[in-house]
Amino acid sequence: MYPFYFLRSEALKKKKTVREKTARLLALAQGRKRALIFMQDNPDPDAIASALALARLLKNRAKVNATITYSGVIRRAENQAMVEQLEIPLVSFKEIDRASYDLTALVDSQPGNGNSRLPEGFVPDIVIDHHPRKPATRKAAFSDICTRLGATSTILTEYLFEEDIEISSRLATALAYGISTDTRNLSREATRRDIAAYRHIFHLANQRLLARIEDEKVPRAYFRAMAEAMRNATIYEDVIVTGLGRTENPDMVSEVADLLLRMEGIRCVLCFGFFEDNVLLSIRTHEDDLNAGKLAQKMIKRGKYLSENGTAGGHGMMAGGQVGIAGKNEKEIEKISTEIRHCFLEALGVGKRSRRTLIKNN
Ligand SMILES: [Mn+2]
Repeated sequence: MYPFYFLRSEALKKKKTVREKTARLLALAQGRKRALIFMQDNPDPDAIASALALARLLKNRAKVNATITYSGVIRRAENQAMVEQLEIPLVSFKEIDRASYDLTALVDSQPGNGNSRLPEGFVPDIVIDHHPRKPATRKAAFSDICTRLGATSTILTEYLFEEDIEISSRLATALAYGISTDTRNLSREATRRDIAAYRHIFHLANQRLLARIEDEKVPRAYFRAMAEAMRNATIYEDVIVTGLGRTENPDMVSEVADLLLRMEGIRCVLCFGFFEDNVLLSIRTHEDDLNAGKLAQKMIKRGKYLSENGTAGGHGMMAGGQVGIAGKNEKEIEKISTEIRHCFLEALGVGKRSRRTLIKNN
């Protein structure tokens, strides 16, 4: 245990740095009129809540009106429910006229990340994220990258409290959901700061609405896709690999990976699925001595096709990647799937001989 005075001085130090950061951020925003806030292509609750909080901060303290945009789709039922129930205005990037914005931001991702299709070579003025730092982020006028935090929403929650901004129950509900989903209810990579931010924001949130979002109904197609993912799952020693094939739902890739990691005796999971012109990958682990982000990068580097067409990144327990497959026929896609499987197992040092299927009799 640290003595009390240590905790106190640590808390004061943190408070000061948050104040310095918000001051720099708001100084940058002063005098601007319209901000465009980017998220990942297929934004998750952490990104959506962070964008909403940043919009609120800019509006309240710098009189800047913000538009929140993304390039992909939101298919996960809970995430759709979040956007609808909390009436979060999101605009597809296709409908955006970039020339009418004089301030740009990216939350929960960074320029050069494969998961956000930013215009070529474009670096936003503001970058706020909790993933490993990317070289291009250095070119942003303001960046706050806290790789140790479980959620970007924690950073934004701290900003709002620091600036004493009135937080509506709608915004609080979004931030609470952002923190809880990115940390699996504070069980995955949640630090003291995530827990403190969650505690502060949770009692401002509309808890009935939060429960309703978490419990959103899913269509029949969800179960069909889930059944297919389970049928395709193969166990190699203590890891599981599964492919979804073609999918309409990019969010399903991470959802399946999360689910399979619950299996007894399994230390690492890879799920991949083909969505539009990409293969999307999700890696999950709960082993402390295995870093999912590094594993994902090691895996991509191992394959010829993967290293030429793919990118990957992530944290200790969760990572993702994407590999371009535009113009590839079914046979070529089959080969790419095999490469993904091999490279993943090789990067882990797991043999292919011990394979057995998860649910089919064998
Ligand atoms: Mn996040």
